[in-house]
Amino acid sequence: MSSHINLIVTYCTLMVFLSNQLIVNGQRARTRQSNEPLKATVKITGNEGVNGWITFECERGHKTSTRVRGQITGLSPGLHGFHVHQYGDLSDQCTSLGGHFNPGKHNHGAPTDGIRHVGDLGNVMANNDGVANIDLMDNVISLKGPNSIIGRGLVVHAKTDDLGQGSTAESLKTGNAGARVGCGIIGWAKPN
Ligand SMILES: [Cu+2]
Ligand SMILES: [Zn+2]
Repeated sequence: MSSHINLIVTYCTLMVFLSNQLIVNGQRARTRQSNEPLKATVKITGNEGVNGWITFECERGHKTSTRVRGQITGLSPGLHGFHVHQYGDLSDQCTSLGGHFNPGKHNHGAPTDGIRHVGDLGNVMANNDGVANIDLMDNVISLKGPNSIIGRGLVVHAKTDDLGQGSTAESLKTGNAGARVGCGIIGWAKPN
């Protein structure tokens, strides 16, 4: 697992390095594209008034992480499981997104655990108005390579993800986060 993480780190770092070099070394290379971070976006919707937008950026100037930012509204106050799921298929609403994105066939865990699903982003916290403002960094998801989340599902759940600490088989699979109250498909963002 750690070698996978290192690969991703190398890739993100390489992107940053190449971008900088291209800008420094040649006018011809000074294109808009070379100066842009990788960026993806997803619109979250749900049947019970859940709505939101999330963006994912491979940060220039940050060597390890994908930054996840956005807002989800219409939630109940408190913690809600937040994961990348395997498929980008909304034919049966959020259900057809499949299970947590887990190319390594690991147990479910916390974002900070060495053993986790790639898609395990933990919980988001909704305030008393049902609004979750999200700004987190993750070292495992990626926008390129085997851990790429492009074309996969993003799900926000009704309940708190127990992060694999629930002492049941279900905890090690889903974190007991309950129903899928909002979801969407992650795609490339249009460059600014
Ligand atoms: Cu989930
Ligand atoms: Zn998981």
